[in-house]
Amino acid sequence: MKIMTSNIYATQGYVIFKNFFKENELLKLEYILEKFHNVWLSNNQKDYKNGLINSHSITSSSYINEEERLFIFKFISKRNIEKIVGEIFPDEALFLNTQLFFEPFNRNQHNYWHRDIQYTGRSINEQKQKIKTENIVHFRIPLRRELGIELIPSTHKEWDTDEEFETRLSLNGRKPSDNLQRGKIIQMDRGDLLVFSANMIHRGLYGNNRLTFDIIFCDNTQDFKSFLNINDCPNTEEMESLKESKIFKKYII
Ligand SMILES: O=C(O)CCC(=O)C(=O)O
Repeated sequence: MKIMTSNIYATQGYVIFKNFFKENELLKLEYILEKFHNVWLSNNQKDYKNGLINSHSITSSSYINEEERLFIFKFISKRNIEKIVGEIFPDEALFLNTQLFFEPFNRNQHNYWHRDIQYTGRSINEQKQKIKTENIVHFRIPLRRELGIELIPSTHKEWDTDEEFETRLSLNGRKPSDNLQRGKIIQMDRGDLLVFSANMIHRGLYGNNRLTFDIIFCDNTQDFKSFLNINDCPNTEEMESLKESKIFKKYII
């Protein structure tokens, strides 16, 4: 029996696709992202030295040119990516933004277990309810072999154990970087694609000079749309070149 991506994702909250991208698909993406990253680093030294481990909104950045921006939109709307988006989102999905994750400036900086939803200002009870219905998903594309992500399978829909809750919220003497019993490491190589829910308990594993591109998709709801910056999305002219794309179709005004 064929195991469906949608079933795996629904059960465990993540799916790893080994050797998903060919080298020739990654070369230009890497060139653009490294160019972006180098300018970002020189313009954001203070934040970088203060511990920032990611940048975002690559498509609306002035660090890349129009042709490079269109290349990224075409990458995001590749047929094999859109197919997975269609399989894991119960209803319509929205492209939200892009992020780039890199090494901390201080190589001894600790990582931290979290659910992205814990930073939205919602109460714990609301968070417990929202993870059951809201979907926000990272498509992680490592450009280098990396230690990967550690996550707690199934917590995209299930709430924490006491140990997990206390760890990510620094309670009862626990620290967010403490090891967790149920942690599962997903090591990644260049060419792999990791799809995982931002709602689940996870932490990045630093090392190996990582540089990893994340595309974020979420439910196409009013709540999520309030986080969308239209400049990160294709304009009418760019849409002419992206006519085949399902994911961007909804931005046509
Ligand atoms: O890679 C990391 O350092 C953390 C990743 C993460 O927290 C996220 O994608 O939400």
